[in-house]
Amino acid sequence: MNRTLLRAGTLVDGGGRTRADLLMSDGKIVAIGDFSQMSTENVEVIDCTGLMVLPGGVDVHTHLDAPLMGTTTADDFATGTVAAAVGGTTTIVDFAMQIPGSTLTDSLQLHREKAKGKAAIDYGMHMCITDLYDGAIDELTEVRAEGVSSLKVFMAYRGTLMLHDGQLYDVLRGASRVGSQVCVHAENGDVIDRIAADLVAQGKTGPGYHEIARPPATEVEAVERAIRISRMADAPLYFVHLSTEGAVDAVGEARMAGWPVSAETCTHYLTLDRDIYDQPGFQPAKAVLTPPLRTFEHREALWRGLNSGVLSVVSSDHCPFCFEDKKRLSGDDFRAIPNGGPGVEHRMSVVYGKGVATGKLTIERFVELTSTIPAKQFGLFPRKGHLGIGADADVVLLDPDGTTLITADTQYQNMDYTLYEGWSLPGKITKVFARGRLVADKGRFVGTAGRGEYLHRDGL
Ligand code: DUC
Ligand code: ZN
Ligand code: ZN
Ligand code: ZN
Repeated sequence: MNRTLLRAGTLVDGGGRTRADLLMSDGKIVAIGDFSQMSTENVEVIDCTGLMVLPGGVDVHTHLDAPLMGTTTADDFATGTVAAAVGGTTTIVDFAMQIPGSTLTDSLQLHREKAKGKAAIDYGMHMCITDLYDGAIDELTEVRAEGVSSLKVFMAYRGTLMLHDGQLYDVLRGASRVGSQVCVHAENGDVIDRIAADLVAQGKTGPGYHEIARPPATEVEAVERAIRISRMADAPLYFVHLSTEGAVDAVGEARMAGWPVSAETCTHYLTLDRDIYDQPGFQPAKAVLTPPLRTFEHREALWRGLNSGVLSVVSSDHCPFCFEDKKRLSGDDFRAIPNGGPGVEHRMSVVYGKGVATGKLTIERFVELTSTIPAKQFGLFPRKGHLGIGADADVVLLDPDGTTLITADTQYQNMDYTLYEGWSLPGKITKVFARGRLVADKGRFVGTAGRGEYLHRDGL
């Protein structure tokens, strides 16, 4: 029997914080209370005085070993889940891409094969639908039976990933029949393609133009349209990676009307400025991710949205492409640079350091946004996402007096850069447990590849 007692820490759950002991046994949280009198024979005791004891992070937006824009993301299920674990994330929900010419179920099986024997932490999958072939909607029942109860569709990237409005409507109808959640990438792809083509025609081909081609209105318009279409389909909707004030306003209005619309934002939209696109040379390519980074006003609106409840999840959108690969593939046209950046390793530290430590978020809200609500939104609660008896013993110890230093040289992500290079942040994740086993200790991975289990998500 593997028993560990976390003694005298401050336990934080959405509901509040309490000073207590927490006992883990055989991968589960089995007791919370005052165990100062308990016999500790055959129990490993860890003194957590002065530490925050948090539920492990749940990152519901990663792209591991993913075929995208003519290449494959740099982290596979081995490196990506190790990076997640070191950063305090003990569960991911990863996007399975539909392979061109393949069915949804075949594409899903292929992605599941990629994870087998490699993942160091538990993982679920969403299914991306990029080609609505005859019979695809009927197949949603089988996808659901495989434990995949969420689907992603794109309103951008015509010709490769995009579904048109009628197809979005079809997916919403079909998903709601089988009880699946539709996640939308909301950008007006056709307008973006026109702006981008005009820029290139004027010789404006550098990586910084990626941002100019995707102004805030292209997101806001698509969010408003998707909300209307979801009402026509009478289906709930979840927006991935929102980046703009207008999108937050639109989601807020829908929620005020009582419509089942929810939304996430990502670490980088909360903490990084668009001025990286003004840097010389190829540097801006590091932030060629979609949607692009925005200005201070948008960031402030996102933080407000997290506190008002309009935004309820912070994900990483970990979609890593090495700087060298971005350069090689670009061919002097920003449109060819693979869209995405790394982040699974640093989501918890950056949101804690820039959110909780600065007073923008309470630590309870931090736990809700990075663990509890994502777990609930995607059918993982109560097994994941809180410190409750019977839950998986996925636990993070965080020292509020410690410091986290982020550098590309020391990260586990299989990347040649990080968007947070040189950042020194208040707060340090000292230990991470996944199903009761220590997987990270003082920033070092000490877990086992292949121990992560596939999470069959039944309900929403
Ligand atoms: N959307 C994502 O969710 N990730 C990377 C690229 C994109 O367009
Ligand atoms: Zn997207
Ligand atoms: Zn993504
Ligand atoms: Zn709880």
